Amino acid sequence: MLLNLTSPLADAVMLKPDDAVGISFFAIMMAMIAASVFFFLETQRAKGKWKTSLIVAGLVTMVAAWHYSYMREMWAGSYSKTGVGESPVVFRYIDWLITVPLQMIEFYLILAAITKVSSGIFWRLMIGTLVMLLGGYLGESKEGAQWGYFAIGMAGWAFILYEIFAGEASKVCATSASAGVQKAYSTLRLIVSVGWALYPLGYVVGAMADPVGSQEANLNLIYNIADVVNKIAFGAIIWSIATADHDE
Ligand SMILES: *C/C=C(C)/C=C/C=C(C)/C=C/C1=C(C)CCCC1(C)C
Repeated sequence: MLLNLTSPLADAVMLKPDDAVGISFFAIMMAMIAASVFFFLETQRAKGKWKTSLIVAGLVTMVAAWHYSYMREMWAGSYSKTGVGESPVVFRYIDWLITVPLQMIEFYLILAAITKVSSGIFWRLMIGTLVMLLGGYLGESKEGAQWGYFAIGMAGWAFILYEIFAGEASKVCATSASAGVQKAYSTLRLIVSVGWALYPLGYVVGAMADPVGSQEANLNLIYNIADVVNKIAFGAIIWSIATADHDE
């Protein structure tokens, strides 16, 4: 027995030493807490608009930390009783429903701080996010039709990618942004294209599995690693630019 934590929600959940996924939920929860404290405190060193960007980065990791606590409990609770973890699909998607729009707000904030940006950019990013997550949620929570819903989710993601690579947002950035903003923008763009690609990969691994197979564990491991990259590393990149950029 590695840990024995009590929670107001359930009986004590034992984290088994061979439960790699459960341990990853626990470890990443701690990392998310540490990252949040760090980003919030570092706002003191950042200048002007970058403070807001750091606060948003800290909110993303803080919201995730809380969800990781619930997700660990659900997974490890089932694993310790039956030897098979239960995928915390609902908690996962509630987390994403809050944190992904926050990251879209980050894009908008970075652009809006330097120039006048149409609210259309903001709404298009939000609509793309909702379609992407709704498709994924329906695909993961309903039996059958997984690939149809996957296609809907991919379409939402493609819509976001179009906006930030070729749409109005990219044009605003190219024509009016300072060097610091350009750097922040292109880094965020890399996160949303390359970093985010881990999520559909996890979905595919999960969709090809039988519901109680080991693939369910792989899906959660991939999503967890993806969250480390796209929430903590994402925030760390914002932080490095925010604290280096003293001219704005
Ligand atoms: C902090 C959480 C983040 C950044 C979550 C991002 C989630 C995605 C990019 C999910 C993408 C998906 C698709 C592109 C297709 C359908 C399945 C999803 C929802 C896993």
